[in-house]
Amino acid sequence: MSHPPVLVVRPAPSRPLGAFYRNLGLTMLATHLTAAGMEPVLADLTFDSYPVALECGARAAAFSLYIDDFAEGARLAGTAREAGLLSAVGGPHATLLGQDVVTAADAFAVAGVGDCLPEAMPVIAGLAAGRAPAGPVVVTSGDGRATMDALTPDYSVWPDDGRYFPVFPVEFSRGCRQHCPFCTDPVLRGGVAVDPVERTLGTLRTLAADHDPLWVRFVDSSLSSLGPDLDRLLDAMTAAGLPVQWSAYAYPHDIGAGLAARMARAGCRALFLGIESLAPGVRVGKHHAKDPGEIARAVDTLHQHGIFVHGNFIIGLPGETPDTVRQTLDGISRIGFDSVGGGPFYLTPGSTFERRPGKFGIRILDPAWRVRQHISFYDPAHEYFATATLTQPQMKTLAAEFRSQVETARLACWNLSDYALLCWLSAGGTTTALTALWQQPDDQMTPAQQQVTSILKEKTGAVVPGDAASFVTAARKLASGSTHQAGER
Ligand code: B12
Ligand code: SF4
Repeated sequence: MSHPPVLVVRPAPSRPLGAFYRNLGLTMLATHLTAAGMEPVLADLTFDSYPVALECGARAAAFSLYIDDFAEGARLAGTAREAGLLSAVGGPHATLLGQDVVTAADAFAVAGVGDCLPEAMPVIAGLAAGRAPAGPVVVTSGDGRATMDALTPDYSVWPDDGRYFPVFPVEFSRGCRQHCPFCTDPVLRGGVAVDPVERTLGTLRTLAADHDPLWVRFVDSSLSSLGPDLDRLLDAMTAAGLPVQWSAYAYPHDIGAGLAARMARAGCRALFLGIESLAPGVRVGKHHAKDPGEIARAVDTLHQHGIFVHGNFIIGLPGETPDTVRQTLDGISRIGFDSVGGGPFYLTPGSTFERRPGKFGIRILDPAWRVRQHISFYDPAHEYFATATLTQPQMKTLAAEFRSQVETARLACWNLSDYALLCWLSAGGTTTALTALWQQPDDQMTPAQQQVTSILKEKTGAVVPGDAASFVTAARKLASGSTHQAGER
């Protein structure tokens, strides 16, 4: 067979909104499979039948997994093995586990650690030809330093049949210049690599040829931290006059009047700001810890340019107490966030906190937590660490109280992330209509409003509708109806 098929499997996501957008790791996996002479066959299990997919003639299956779907991916790889297929895994959780990935899940014949797609292709080609390695193979990516992919993303593995919101993930950089102590991004890739502006612009141009307007979610760890490289990209986007509207992660300390104006000119509609805490004494490792007023100024500046701002918080970082959560809430009440979200602190593999727990007063309660984290992710009773001030159950209780305070005092929409907003805007809705809908009590909503908002809100327990393929159409219908009622923005 000249182009051996390889199943590219996406498990049904843990949060239903994830079913309705394209993932860049899987896109790059498919792009490399095609370039290496194989034929990627998508099995997106929200929409497609796994038993049918396993019968497509492929002898290999490939997965790209995050912590929340790693356990399910491992289970699906076991089912593939029973059906005679050999599986490969890669993606953020495999990268963070490193060599431990084969201890955490034994159903994978090949595990890719890091940005190793070029190195993994010959090995996956072997699986696709039915050659089983003697034992699990771990493929790595050189020295782990950030490098951009040599291939430009080919999104064609995702069917263009209306399953997905027309919001495309695009990356301009890999790695992060900041080193926040709770975060694993600096561990996934050392240093920072930035794409040549012309290449990213080329990706946007190709997408814009088929989509007007073009909705883009930059997946960069911190787009705003790229300095002159970002200025060049934004100026080139503006000069090219592409119909791009986008959102991104940003670092509050980077936001000034000049950058906000440049971003807005280049089509920025929303930013996700990782704030984490507004209380002095909580170990956020971010510049604003010294001057919380900086956040208020950044949010005002972004609003002056019409940019929607989501502020994200972590409850329970070292130094957190009920009193520091109150200080954070007090700070939020003096800042005009459009949306606020967050959850309890989780210790993650490879972060500064994990590497030097003693220095930050962190106690490890389960020494094997790294290789079990994907299973315990869903077990609210599993405790694997504590800080000097809080246990994990206390963090969870405080996080629930934090949410309830934000909602009761109507400080902002709860967890209206830039992703949900972009999906809604891409469906023809307006920001004003969505924020109004977001704050509406469930019992005052029509069934259609309830269905669409429960998914956009990523509510725990919200399920993808039985007829998943019709969800985006349902959102479009609601979005265009609400636009007529609520005026524009
Ligand atoms: C954008 C983003 C999101 C977006 C979009 C997610 C999506 N599915 O498209 C949103 C906001 C929705 C999101 C949600 C979540 N995210 Co997120 N996200 C990111 C971010 C910033 C970039 C991801 C990305 O697209 N990178 C670009 C692509 C190309 O890189 P990649 O996926 O790593 O793939 C490369 C390699 O891994 C490798 N590769 C990938 N697949 C395969 C497969 C094979 C076989 C091989 C050999 C190699 C290989 O090659 C690729 C390079 O070409 C990362 C941090 C980061 N900078 O990486 C966090 C990150 C991945 N997210 C994280 C988390 C925890 C989540 C959530 C679980 C949060 C939650 N509690 O709900 C959810 C899970 C969603 C899901 N399962 O899809 C963690 C993952 C930690 C972990 N142990 O898995 C990260 C690392 C952030 C962090 N520091 O905590 N996320
Ligand atoms: S929290 Fe954000 S800014 Fe800080 S290191 Fe992680 S990705 Fe970078």
